[in-house]
Amino acid sequence: MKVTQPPRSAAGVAGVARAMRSLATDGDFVRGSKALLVLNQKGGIDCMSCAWPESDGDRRTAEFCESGAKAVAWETDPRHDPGFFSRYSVAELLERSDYWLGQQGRLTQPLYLREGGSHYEPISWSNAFELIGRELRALDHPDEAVFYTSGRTSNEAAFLWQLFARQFGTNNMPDCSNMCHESSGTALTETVGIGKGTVTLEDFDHAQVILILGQNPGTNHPRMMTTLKRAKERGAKIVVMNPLVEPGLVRFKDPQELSGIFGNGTALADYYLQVRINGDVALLKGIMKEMLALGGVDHDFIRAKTKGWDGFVSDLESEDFDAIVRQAGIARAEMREVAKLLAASDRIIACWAMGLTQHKNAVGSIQEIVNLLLMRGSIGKPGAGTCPVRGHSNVQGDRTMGIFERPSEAFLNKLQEVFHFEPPRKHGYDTVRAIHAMHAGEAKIFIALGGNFLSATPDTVYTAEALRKTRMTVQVSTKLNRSHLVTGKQALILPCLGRTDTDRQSKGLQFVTTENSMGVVQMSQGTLEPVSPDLKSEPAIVCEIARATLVGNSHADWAAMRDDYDLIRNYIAACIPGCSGYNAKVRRPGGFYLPNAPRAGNFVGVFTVHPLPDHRLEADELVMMTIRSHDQFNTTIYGLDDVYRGIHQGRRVIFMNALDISERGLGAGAVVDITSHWRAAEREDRTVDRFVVVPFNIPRGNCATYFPEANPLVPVNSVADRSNTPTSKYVVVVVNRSLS
Ligand SMILES: Nc1nc2c(c(=O)[nH]1)N[C@H]1C(S)=C(S)[C@@H](COP(=O)(O)OP(=O)(O)OC[C@H]3O[C@@H](n4cnc5c(=O)[nH]c(N)nc54)[C@H](O)[C@@H]3O)O[C@H]1N2
Ligand SMILES: Nc1nc2c(c(=O)[nH]1)N[C@H]1C(S)=C(S)[C@@H](COP(=O)(O)OP(=O)(O)OC[C@H]3O[C@@H](n4cnc5c(=O)[nH]c(N)nc54)[C@H](O)[C@@H]3O)O[C@H]1N2
Ligand SMILES: [Mo]
Repeated sequence: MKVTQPPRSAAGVAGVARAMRSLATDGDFVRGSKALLVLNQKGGIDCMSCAWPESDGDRRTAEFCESGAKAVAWETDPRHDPGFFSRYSVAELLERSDYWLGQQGRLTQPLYLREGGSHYEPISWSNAFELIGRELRALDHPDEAVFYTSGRTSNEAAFLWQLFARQFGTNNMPDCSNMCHESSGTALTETVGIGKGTVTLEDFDHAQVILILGQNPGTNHPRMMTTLKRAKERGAKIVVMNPLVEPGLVRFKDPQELSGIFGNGTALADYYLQVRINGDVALLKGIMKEMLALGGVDHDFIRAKTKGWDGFVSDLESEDFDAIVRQAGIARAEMREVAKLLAASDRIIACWAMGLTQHKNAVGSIQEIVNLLLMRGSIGKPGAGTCPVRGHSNVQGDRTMGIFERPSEAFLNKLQEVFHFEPPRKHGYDTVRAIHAMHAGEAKIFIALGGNFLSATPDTVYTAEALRKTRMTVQVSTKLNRSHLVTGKQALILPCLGRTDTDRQSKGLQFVTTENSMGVVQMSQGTLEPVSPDLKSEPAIVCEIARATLVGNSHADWAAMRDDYDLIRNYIAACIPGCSGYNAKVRRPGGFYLPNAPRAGNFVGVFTVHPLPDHRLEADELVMMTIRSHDQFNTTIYGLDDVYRGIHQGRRVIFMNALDISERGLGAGAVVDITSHWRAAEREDRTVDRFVVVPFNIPRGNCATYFPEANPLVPVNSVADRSNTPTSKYVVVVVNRSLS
């Protein structure tokens, strides 16, 4: 492993070169290039790398980024060699790294691990479906099954999936959103009445100030950088709040322009507030206190459109500034400067991601952002509003389609009316509750539509125990991952088509639809010949599981929906608010916007009050956040570099402040074990070993590691209040020199 100085800017020609290299080395260059040409083009493939929207106008120039190219390279990888699964036992595969597992090519045939078996063996599709149906029907109660969804799943597959689970009789539908933007949904529903953001891409052309909190778009949403650059060049101010100085937010070179290749790029952040981990409530309160003092308050808006102002103000006035400064780690003078800027602006957009959502008080932190926007009347008008930046490319659409463990009564009534069955009313398990239920033996079958449940969830050792206690685990996947190797008594892998693949059913070529981070629904159609004739699409797999399980006890015509996705879309139109005329509207170039009442100004904004969180630690403890490197997509490891943080060929690193390192008698390159301390009834300790210390520009008392390597340290019971999201950005740890 090698550590170098982080660069001063992000992207530029180096980003494009890296993208092309990954296509040339990891994927099939010809196939991959063909997919790239239509990535994010109207009528083309919706990029699976993030949920940032494409421009609404004409899209003839390339609309992909380094991350998109890596995702395509990964998906267009050649097939597994046929002897692979007889050569490697499950135990042997478990010894391999996540990186290696992902490099073994596309899965090409259904596989079965029988009880007591050591190797996966081929199984026919019909036997696989038969087995799933038999096992599900043998359960004592439908609530003993868990149906997980990852956010790459299309609207069509997601709609069928939730319909099937409910016809089977359960709302046990955990999804990746439970670990991601659940806190945003909860916070926004309570304060503005919709669990999604309110802005459109066009709003960035009108904003005066753009706030970016707890997000690293240079790596995770590179296409957002072009939007920010344009806003900046037009005169918008950008304020960043982040414990790390992320080069992508400091300076950006647009790889799609000549100046981005040869020039110095565009300076982005006007203010970079290097807040301490979870110091956001303190920082926002400090800024709002100063705004109040400056008289930067839109009283007309507050009177007409909000409630809770008086309580909000009296709480703000009672906060002690010294405590605020201590917790935020930002000087009052700096807060005042930002307050001046905000007090003079009434078109403010606030963007945020995992740095805010994965904390115990995440819902409160996000509601402080809403408070700030409401103070300036900055919701429900052009150039202003909330922008939770979604991760998975269709995670927002999956929720719109009903993937939710706590569905509304109205939605269930609709399903009942359209499909003539009695839907389960009891709320189901979210991700954390599903882990506990499996661990307690109450959930016995686990089926995942995509994702990598074992590695994405907290507390890896406990989650592994939970999965191993089940009767059966089933994974619908494109490529091999660790969740295929930590299984129930028996296990199935069902290989599916990816976004880039053509989807041919008996009624002809099919397409699917997705919803981006700003509520635009549009079609996505793959263009590549699948690597194996034995792959099935996700909608087809869900239909077959439903047919094999419900055997006639369903008014939905699963076979017809499998053959012609227009029929699925007709049901979506009938059941999902805002989707009438769905089949016609998704065929329009660029798709259509789902309704969003606050965007149009129809809402009552609620001011809320949140105390500063309690950050007391023991003397030797640090707060650790688990973050993404530049070479990964969640649990998929594309490579071992994190170029913007100067890490080469390594992932088991811990970024620490130089003073915290020397105080512990350690030095750069020291190898340490990390133990997390979780104080529930008793103290619980969890340890991972052999991480390399990297001195870094990070606030004192804070440190960072990569997800998923550090997930064993995240306690399953350490969750956000109300949204139940694991606190992956706030883990209390100690580090000790490794003895091994
Ligand atoms: N290439 C690539 N693209 C991706 C993904 C990927 O893995 N790779 N994942 C996708 C998914 S599912 C998602 S959800 C998004 C994730 O996108 P991000 O949220 O950008 O991802 P993280 O790496 O988790 O980054 C969190 C950022 O928050 C900061 N942070 C951590 N704690 C705090 C805090 O307490 N306060 C503040 N203010 N900041 C904090 C970190 O320093 C870091 O910059 O990206 C999506 N896009
Ligand atoms: N410590 C820590 N933990 C975290 C986070 C964190 O920041 N820190 N972030 C959380 C977040 S934001 C999220 S969203 C979750 C992600 O959780 P998941 O969505 O469960 O995980 P992914 O790594 O995105 O899933 C990757 C797998 O999906 C499968 N796959 C890829 N494409 C397709 C497809 O088209 N169809 C199907 N059926 N399968 C496909 C492949 O087999 C691949 O191995 O992780 C969460 N976990
Ligand atoms: Mo996510």
